[in-house]
Amino acid sequence: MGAEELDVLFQERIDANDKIEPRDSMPEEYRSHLIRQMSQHAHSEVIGMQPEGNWITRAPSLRAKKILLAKVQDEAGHGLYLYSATETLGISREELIAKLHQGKAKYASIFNYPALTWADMGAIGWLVDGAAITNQVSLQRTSYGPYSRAMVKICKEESFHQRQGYEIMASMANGTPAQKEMAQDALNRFWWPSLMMFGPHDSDSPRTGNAMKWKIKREYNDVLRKKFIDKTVSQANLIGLTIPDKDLKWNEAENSYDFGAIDWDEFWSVVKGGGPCNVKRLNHHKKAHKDGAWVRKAAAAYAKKQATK
Ligand code: FAQ
Repeated sequence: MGAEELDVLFQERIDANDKIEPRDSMPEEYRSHLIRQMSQHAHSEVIGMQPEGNWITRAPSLRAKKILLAKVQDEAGHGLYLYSATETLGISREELIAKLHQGKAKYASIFNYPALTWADMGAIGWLVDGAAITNQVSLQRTSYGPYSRAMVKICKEESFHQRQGYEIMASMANGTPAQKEMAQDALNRFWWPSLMMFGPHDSDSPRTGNAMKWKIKREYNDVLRKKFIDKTVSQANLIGLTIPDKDLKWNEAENSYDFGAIDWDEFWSVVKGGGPCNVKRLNHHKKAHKDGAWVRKAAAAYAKKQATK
């Protein structure tokens, strides 16, 4: 069968909502599109541990410390499922990590902002995990089987993460005036970068065309962003915090909020490496990877020994 006929058959399977599995025939572009998106997703989960990891030893109570520790550990697990799912496409984790270290693979822009106060742990859980879930719920229906199944498990854990963050924000917003101010400040700093997590406007999103055609993405960037805003505004109102957007206004006709302009210059600058913490995050990842080499070596030697028993 020729390549063109194979592409037609492939598209028919996609249109019929069939899941594509690792051994199935797939166009090379579909495979590379998935490797790019899934590996960047995996890198985001792992790099995303850094801003919160920074606060584990400074959590204000043993309860808060246990919860944060479990949450950060979950993110490592998400990275693991996603790297494993990406490896089913015929690329090794070593290659994926090398691309990250060489600056050829991205990770979510949001993790290039610093976590300055304990309230930032609330803002990250509430807003960053909240945005991540909004996106990932739709990715549960993605066309690639291993990615879709990873998303089902990840979403369950992310919803716990979102609630732990909201709980921190709610208790600080109802605390002393200084605590409330700290919560508001965290919301002010994380609001816009959280909206940027959904990617550029659809009109400026080169990957969306193929992603929607192949049902890798199931919703447009702008649709998901709006969904997130609509559900988050009422959560802010409920705990007495103010969304830092003077143009935010309920639109009765659209049953949705209108919101202000996103600073896309800031977004692209952060994506291209110019954010406040890009260098720090990548250097830390490189160091941790190098320091952990002996663990990988020992685990591989142990697995080899077990296999020969
Ligand atoms: N940051 O054409 P599009 C989490 C890049 S998980 C950096 O719209 P696409 C859990 C994009 O890659 C968060 N780069 O691209 C957690 C592309 O460049 P490329 C991660 C971005 O793929 C919580 C270019 O711009 N989630 O947070 C960003 O169709 C708390 C043009 O963009 C996922 O990765 C960005 N925000 O749509 C962990 C979900 N946006 O690759 C710890 C899966 C765009 O051509 C603590 N990914 N770019 O060089 C997706 O859904 C999509 O890839 C989008 C981007 C929506 C992110």
